[in-house]
Amino acid sequence: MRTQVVIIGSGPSGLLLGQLLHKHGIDNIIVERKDRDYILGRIRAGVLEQGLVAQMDEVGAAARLHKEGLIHGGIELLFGDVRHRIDLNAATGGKNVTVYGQTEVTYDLMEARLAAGLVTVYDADQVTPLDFAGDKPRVTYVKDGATHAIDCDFIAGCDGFHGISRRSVSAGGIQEFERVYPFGWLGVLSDTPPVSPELIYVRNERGFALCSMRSHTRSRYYVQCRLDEHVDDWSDDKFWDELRRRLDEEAADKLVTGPSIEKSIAPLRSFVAEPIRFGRLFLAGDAAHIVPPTGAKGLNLAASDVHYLSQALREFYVEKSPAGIDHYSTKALARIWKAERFSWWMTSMLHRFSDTDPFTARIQLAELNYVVESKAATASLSENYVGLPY
Ligand code: RFL
Ligand code: PHB
Repeated sequence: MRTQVVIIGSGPSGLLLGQLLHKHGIDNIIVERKDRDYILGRIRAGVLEQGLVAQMDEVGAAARLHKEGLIHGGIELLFGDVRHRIDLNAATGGKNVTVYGQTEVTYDLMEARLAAGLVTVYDADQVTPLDFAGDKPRVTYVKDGATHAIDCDFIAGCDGFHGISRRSVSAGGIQEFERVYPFGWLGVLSDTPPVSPELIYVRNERGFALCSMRSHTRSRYYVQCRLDEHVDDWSDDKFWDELRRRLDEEAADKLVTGPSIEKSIAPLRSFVAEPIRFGRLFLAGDAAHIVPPTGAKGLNLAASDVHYLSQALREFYVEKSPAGIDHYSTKALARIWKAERFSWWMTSMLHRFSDTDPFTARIQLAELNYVVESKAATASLSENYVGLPY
């Protein structure tokens, strides 16, 4: 088998890259170790920047997003028992975010891929990127007991944090920067109306909480939890009680509870690999970096990597220039580090750390007060939240 670009991983990064390359006339095959239903069962991001919405438009996969996505022009910060609205729209000269689940983005991209007749190999075992230091890279995999090989010009490693692509680079060829946070997020999805029309980010003495949503009838809530806790320790009742205790009185009274339809604990981590190009292998999305979810940046950052990478490959094939691929790593990393900084800052300001002493707690509150009182600080949070330009 032969194609121009083999994409490893059929998450949002791989699928979006596949559609953008197809639009530029570049052939691609996706090789994925799981099946379609497994991927669509993962509940993850919910907030899309305008850049990602524009990319969905560009590949013709945004019809449902425009119909069902909720446009949000603000978020609320709750601390010291008072809610403060951050008017993202006013602070950024008219920019918004769209609330639409990653599951839906993934589904829409999978449908677009099917409609375009592009090949995806699901349930591929032992996927291995090979010979990417030279100009004849290959990807091998095992499916139904048989080994297959795909010859290609380039390999895109879109296989997430635990994928094989980054691990295929020789140890000396990559530098990793990491911060692991001493807590996790326990998330619950429920078919209940959201407690408030906009997202509420909560700093509370008992720990962080977040009220988010997927639609007018489906809510997504999170509470900060310990890393040694297990989802089985958290009955639905225990979760709702804990969430209510972290909310202000009005929200606690209004909160509509119901059975959870998904419940999971996610650890929080900041991580960046440098560089993210190794000869003819490129990393994009969670394969290259992880942010804690507090800034809602993970999926959006995957989309900006994919933008730079698809442009670089278009330049290579259409304009016959290697400049784009030569600059991909530097260009993408400049934006990645800004999103890392923002996500780290939001996380530090809003969570309870085990060593949060009274001084640190007062500093967190002073920072939050500054953010809501200063026009400049509000603008800084807002321009990062809606997404820095590509
Ligand atoms: P994914 O989604 O992990 O997809 C990688 C794909 O690669 C496959 N794979 C392999 N395939 C072949 N061979 C191998 N050896 C392979 N190893 C792995 C996997 O099966 C999978 O299908 O990475 P991608 O595409 O880079 O997308 C990244 C996003 O998923 C991620 O950044 C976001 O979900 C992060 N995130 C959020 N991002 C936002 O922008 N806004 C949010 O509001 C937001 N909330 C969140 C989040 C992540 C969360 N969790 C659970 C980590 C909330 C949570 C709770
Ligand atoms: C979500 O809805 O899952 C969500 C929203 C905002 C975040 C993180 C997660 O910052």
